Amino acid sequence: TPPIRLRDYHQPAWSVDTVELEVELDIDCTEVSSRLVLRGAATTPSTPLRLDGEGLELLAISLDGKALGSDAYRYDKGVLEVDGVHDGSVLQTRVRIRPAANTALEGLYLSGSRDSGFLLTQCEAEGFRHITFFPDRPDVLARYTVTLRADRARFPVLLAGGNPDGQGGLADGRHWARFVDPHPRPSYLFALVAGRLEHIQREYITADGRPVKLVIWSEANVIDCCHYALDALERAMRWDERTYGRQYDLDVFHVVATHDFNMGAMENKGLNIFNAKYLLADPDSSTDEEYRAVEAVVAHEYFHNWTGNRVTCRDWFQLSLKEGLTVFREQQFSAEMNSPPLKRIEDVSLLRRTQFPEDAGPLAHPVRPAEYREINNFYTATVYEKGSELVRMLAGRLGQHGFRHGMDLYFERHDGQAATIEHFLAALGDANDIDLTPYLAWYAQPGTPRLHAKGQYDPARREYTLTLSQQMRPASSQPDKMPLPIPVKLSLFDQHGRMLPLHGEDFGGGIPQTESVIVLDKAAQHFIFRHVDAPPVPSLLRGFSAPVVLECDYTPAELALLLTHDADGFNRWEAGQQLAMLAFDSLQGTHDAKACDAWCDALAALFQHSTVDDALLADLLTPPGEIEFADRQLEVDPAKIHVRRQALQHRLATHIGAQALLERYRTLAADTSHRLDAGSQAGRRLKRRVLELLALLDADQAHDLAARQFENAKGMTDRLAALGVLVRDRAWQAADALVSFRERYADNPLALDKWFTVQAQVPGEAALAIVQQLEGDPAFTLKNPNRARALFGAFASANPSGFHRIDGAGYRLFAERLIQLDALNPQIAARLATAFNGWQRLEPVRREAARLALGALAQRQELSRNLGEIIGNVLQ
Ligand code: B3K
Ligand code: ZN
Repeated sequence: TPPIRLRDYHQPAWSVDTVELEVELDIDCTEVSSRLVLRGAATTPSTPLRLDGEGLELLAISLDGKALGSDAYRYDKGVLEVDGVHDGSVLQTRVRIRPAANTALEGLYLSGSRDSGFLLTQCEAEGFRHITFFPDRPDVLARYTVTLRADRARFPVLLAGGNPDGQGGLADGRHWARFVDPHPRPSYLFALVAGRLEHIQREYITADGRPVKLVIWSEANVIDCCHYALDALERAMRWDERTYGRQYDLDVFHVVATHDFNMGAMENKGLNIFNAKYLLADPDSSTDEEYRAVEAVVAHEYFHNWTGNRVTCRDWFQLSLKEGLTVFREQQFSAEMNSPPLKRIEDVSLLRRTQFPEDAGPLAHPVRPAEYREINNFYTATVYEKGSELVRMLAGRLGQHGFRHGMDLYFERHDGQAATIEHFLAALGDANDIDLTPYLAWYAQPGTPRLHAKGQYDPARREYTLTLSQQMRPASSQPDKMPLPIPVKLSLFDQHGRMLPLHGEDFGGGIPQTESVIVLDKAAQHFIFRHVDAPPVPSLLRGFSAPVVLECDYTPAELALLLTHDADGFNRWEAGQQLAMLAFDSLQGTHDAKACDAWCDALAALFQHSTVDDALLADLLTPPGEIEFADRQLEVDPAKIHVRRQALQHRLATHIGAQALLERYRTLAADTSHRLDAGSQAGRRLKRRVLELLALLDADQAHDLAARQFENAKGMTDRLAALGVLVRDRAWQAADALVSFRERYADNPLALDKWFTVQAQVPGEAALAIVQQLEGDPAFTLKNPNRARALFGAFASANPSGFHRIDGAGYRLFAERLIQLDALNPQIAARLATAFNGWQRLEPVRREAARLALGALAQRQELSRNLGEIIGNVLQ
């Protein structure tokens, strides 16, 4: 089948005014009756109505009250065609679906066991068509009335999106509940939930004084773990009122937790559904990182109510319109709730670990893709994270107030509509009288631009000239690349680490600032700084002002200066990362050892007399990850990268010294309280890093400390950190710790996932046997996405030296499991398969092994469209 293309977009011939659904719920056989009022004023009645429907057993169909004979409609290959429709026609259908048999977790399905589990839906992107016939595309906005009926004992709780509109008893122990949503919405935001669930709730008063009932639902045994999410939700709602003037618009806001979910969470209107991993939080089973993730995802889904639901996407090519923007809003919120520089470091690390490799290989695609076969394959780091970076650049260009005005205009113009990225740029631009169309090129071109910077100092003229130029990697698919507008936030430092005032025509009049943003919008450009007394050190791309790879020939001493003095916490960390890259190269013998010494000396000094907070120090002491090192190599040998990165850290540990590390560990370990405030979290983060470094110098000592920390830990952060050190080092204490962890969390699937993950990440050749053994564990199942990711995602995507065995056995095992998984859940199989991305740049032996495994996969007849598309693209 040919791909679906952006340029082929057509408005729908028929749209839908109102939808009335009646759902008779049952685990094995659910019946869905639908009544659609159709609109098509401009459509000739001879144009057949075409509705999507996948795997529906059609029981009855009528048009304008008359049952249709089999000659008046056709249902084939996922499309129902109906003749004789006119503007205002009413189409009624009744279908049967089978939730308990639905292992793909798309449409209506069962979470948990037959006896005690509950029913729920997932419709984005195209799940609604698995529930009923509908034009299942985001530009068809309709008003929904949903009535649910079910056995009261088995399904005491009945929920759907919108406002509650009555409930009551029926004969035979059944009951019903109705929900009406006054806001027109696309079908992908439909949701229902039915089963035995507990709840916690609170009343929220909007800025306008309207009461809203906030309710979180979960299975009874974890309802106590929902309080943190409820607090986070309230914070997010206040923040959106304060920051964007956006208020909630229904009387109720329901949130439901499930352990069976394909992704993180879903923003269904009035009924958000969450992977339990991003909703439940308690100190005994959640790490500090997980607390922050819960806060972020709760906020993200809530923010979608305006960026996604009230203003939705015209078509799925515009996905980043809602996702990039909502990730950006979520990042702003999280930064404000926590620490802006730490949040930025976390986000940029994620971008480099996931998006940069995606953009550098055969899966590269623009933030607004031009074509796809399976839309679920395009919920990617590029659409989400790079998309957010583009919004960040726009927001930076307009400034805080300009961006707010632009957003106000965007909502004013497009509320209740399905919009495009052009609409978004036009609203932001019009509100500020600025033409933002040059930024469209960022949405259209794949690949990470390289920003080349070169400085030249002229002592006679006391001038410093910075020459910036941009290149795209030649390999990427589009030959003629346009120059992109690249905002470069910068400062200059003197040799003592002091910031210099910026003079020159590019930096405005008035009192000279020490920080400025220049925009490179040509292939190359010079920027001249005047009144500069000595060669300065530029701090470029501060706060990571554009998603590019900066190439600048810094000397180790210059980077060390920035690492020590830059006031921008992010750029300080960034200087350390760049220096670590040089240090890494020097261990290969291709560069002199100065870089390694410079990195170690600067960090050792910061460690001794630190003025930075513990969390930032922990990040500074962490070199780039193995994936980031691999991303810079022409020919990748993951085993060598692992060894070299360990050697680099060993050097650092040696420079700091075992005694200093031990002392710091003891000081940090003396705080045995388990609080969630920023200071306590920072202490735990540094403690983990110090323990890891100590383990490189004095393994016995560190393992003893880790075993003790594991025993006495008051919370998951310390417990998992200690377990990680023992397991990765294969310390003798690891076995007991694993047994005790396994027992302690036998009934806690989220904690047990971490038990699988920590073992799947043992570096090197040992990993494969461990993974094979873990597959045999009674708690392992491919049917649960979190569990499958915990073992195989961790192994294939987060353990390069383990997965990329030179004998190819890692690839073969993984490929076999992908086939099995694909038969159950194509979305998860396709997502995991992206671990093969980058195989073309492996060294020849591994490359050949990967090629064979992938080639065998591609030969399989039965691949889903999801997995088939990923394998096909990866092989290109
Ligand atoms: N919009 C959903 C993701 C849906 C994924 C469909 N395969 C969650 C989010 O981004 O908020
Ligand atoms: Zn989202």
